[in-house]
Amino acid sequence: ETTYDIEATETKWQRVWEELQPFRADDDSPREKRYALTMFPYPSGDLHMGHAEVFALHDVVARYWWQRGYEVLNPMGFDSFGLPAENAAIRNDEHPDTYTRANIARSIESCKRYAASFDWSRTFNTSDPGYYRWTQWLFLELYERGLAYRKNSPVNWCPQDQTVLANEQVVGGMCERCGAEVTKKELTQWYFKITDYAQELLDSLDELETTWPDRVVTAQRNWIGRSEGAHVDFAVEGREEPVTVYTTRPDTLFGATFMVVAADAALASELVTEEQRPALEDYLVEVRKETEINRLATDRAKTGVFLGVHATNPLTGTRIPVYAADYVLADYGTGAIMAVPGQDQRDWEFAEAFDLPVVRTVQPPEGWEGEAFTGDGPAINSANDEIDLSGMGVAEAKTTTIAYLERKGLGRGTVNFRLRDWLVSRQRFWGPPIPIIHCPVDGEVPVPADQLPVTLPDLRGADLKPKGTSPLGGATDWVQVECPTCGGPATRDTDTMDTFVDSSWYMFRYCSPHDDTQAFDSDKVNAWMPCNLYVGGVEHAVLHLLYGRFMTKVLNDMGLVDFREPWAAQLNQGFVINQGKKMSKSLGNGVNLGEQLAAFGVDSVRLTLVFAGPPEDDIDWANMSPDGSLRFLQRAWRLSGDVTSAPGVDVTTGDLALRRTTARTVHDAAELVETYRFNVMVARVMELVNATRKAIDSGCGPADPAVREATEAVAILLSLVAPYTAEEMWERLGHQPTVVRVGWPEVDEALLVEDSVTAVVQVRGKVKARLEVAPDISDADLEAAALADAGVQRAIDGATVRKVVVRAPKLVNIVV
Ligand code: ANZ
Repeated sequence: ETTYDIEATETKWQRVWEELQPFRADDDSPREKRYALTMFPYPSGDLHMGHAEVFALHDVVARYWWQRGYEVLNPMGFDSFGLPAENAAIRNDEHPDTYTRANIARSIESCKRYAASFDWSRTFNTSDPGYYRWTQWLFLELYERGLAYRKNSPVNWCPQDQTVLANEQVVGGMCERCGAEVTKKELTQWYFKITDYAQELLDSLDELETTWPDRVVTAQRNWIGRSEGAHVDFAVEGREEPVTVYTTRPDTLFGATFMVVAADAALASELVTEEQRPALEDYLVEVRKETEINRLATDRAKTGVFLGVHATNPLTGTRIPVYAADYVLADYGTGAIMAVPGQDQRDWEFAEAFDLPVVRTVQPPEGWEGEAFTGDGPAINSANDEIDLSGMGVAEAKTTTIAYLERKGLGRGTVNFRLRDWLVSRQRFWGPPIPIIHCPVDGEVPVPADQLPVTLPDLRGADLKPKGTSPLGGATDWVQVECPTCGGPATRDTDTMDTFVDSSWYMFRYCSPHDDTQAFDSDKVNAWMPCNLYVGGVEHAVLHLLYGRFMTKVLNDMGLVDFREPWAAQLNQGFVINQGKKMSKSLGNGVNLGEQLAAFGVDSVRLTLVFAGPPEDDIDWANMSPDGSLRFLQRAWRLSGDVTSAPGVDVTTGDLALRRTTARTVHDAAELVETYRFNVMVARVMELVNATRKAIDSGCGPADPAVREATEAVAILLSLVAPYTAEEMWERLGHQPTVVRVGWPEVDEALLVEDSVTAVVQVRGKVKARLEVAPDISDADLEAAALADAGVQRAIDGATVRKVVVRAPKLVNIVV
């Protein structure tokens, strides 16, 4: 025999697993618990190559934990509410409910065939009333705590999807979903007060830094965008209240020669003189057409309108003109700035365009020929009778100015965040209705808890296409209700919640998915969570991950969970691309998962994806050879037919060389999985297969117990990656099914003492490589080996190596 029948084997084992349910997580198990979570998909089609990759990688860890003796929670569900699913349904001219249900059924079948070790007994969809009832409950809990509120404000509007978007869903000025250019609209919308948690969301990133990918931590830090500065009050003629500006450079106050208010802020139309009002109105028409990205671009010609009023610079006493312009945003800081053209390039350009004075307050370096100077340097032109900053550096001048302003009651030091409150309402059909009733007498009235869920009206046959207001508004019977407070006529809120609300708490629900008395069982959640590993795409670096962190902190404050971060560790996979490019319909370079599975079998595809390289790297399918993977799997499988010793044979008498190889492989494989170097782990299994083949053909022979030991180890290690082959091997070796939870092979430590030790190589204080070296290696040889390592080279990335500290044979520390 050279191979097994792929299709028959897949069917056979699916049946066995269905019967044995080896991956059902037991809440009451005495084993130590592990929670392996991978991002649940939008059911906008069947599984594709991207899912195949992430599920294969994720499964290595989940299956490894089972083999190591943990009780593993590895659930899967579907993010079936929201824009992605709704848009796909509309494209297919189907009701979203029918459409998503069909896709979910198909996807579950595909996942099972793909042998992903999910516990299907815990699955749910976010569009199930049994789930969204609790999403609505959560909304009301936030409402009660003042964390959900409605306000009128300029918001992001997607003209294509005809709905508002959260700031996080606007990527580079475009709608995160459909790519349309986002505009601004003035609307009353629902918000979650995530800004209350801005500082903590930032601070706890410090703890996640070691276990989360750098790029995610950095993206979140930048998004939260903390800056320190001051609020400064400017007296404005004809106005009692001063106008407060936010500045990060209070040290430059002496150089503030004019003031700018966001053209679309209420303040602008409040300040403007009657004479200048028509000019402002004309200008506003232009401003409303612009995207935020354009407004903030530094290379854009500056435009604006004089408002006809003057303010007073509090330090110089100078009268300075007040302008409205679009480069100041209405919803950042106070929506008004003090303009310092000497130190700020955008202010410089505005001053040039409007012929306004420039006063430098920081001495530029000698020979400086640039315009605004934004660097550090001694303060100049910065003294009056009471305060003298001359010669101070920026930092000292800042604190001195703030102290002075505070003493004088003219301003105060402050912290500002870029993070805005999370806009959660959408003018779309397919989401949980916002559980609020609007009553002419009582105002906003929460739907009483015992009336949840507020289920969506069916609206089958109705036009669900986006049209700028929620389609729910058309369901008159549904909209008109009695006010829960006064019993009078009232109306339901017709907006629905964004998909990201659904997914901000789903990880809790898996711990008690069938509980219909509460959103989740706190004891169970505390027993399973925080998730030990979260595997998913980097596209969620800000959006979903920030919202889930926020919700966890809220739930902790409510006393419902005993931790404040939901995901202890995280791994991002790369993309599967083809011929160097992202797969897309227009390029015609898509790879169909079903066809790959039919041609090479599930195991080969999984093995190919895991073996391709480090998990974070993109995989170019054009460079892969699933047929090569298939040949390897057949080679491994053939070993199991050649073993002639019986199960349970005493392996201690086996061939020592092969036993050493097996022990070393099993030992290293554990560490390789734990550090996410799955591809290297596979390479090591390949070596073990080769060594075993050699032992059978030209070494100790097939009857030697070491051959059985090695082949059993291969089967167990392969069960993390190629479950069908592993089961076949295990059965042919004379064991009962199933191999998936037989336990990690025991390693006799004595067999490990030998020819090599692991040297750790650090770059910038972070471990970048582990090298197997001889225990007596010299410092010079170890340094050379470390510098030659590809991973180390990548980490150095062309930077100058300043120092190399070598402690042979264990450590190399590279300072760049
Ligand atoms: C005077 C000044 C002088 C400023 C200088 C900068 C440099 P970050 O760091 O992002 O918080 N600013 C304040 N509110 C603004 C708004 N609504 N729209 C556009 N710009 C705004 O940026 C804060 C700085 O951006 C503030 O400090 C303000 O300009 C500007 F040499 O004040 B600065």
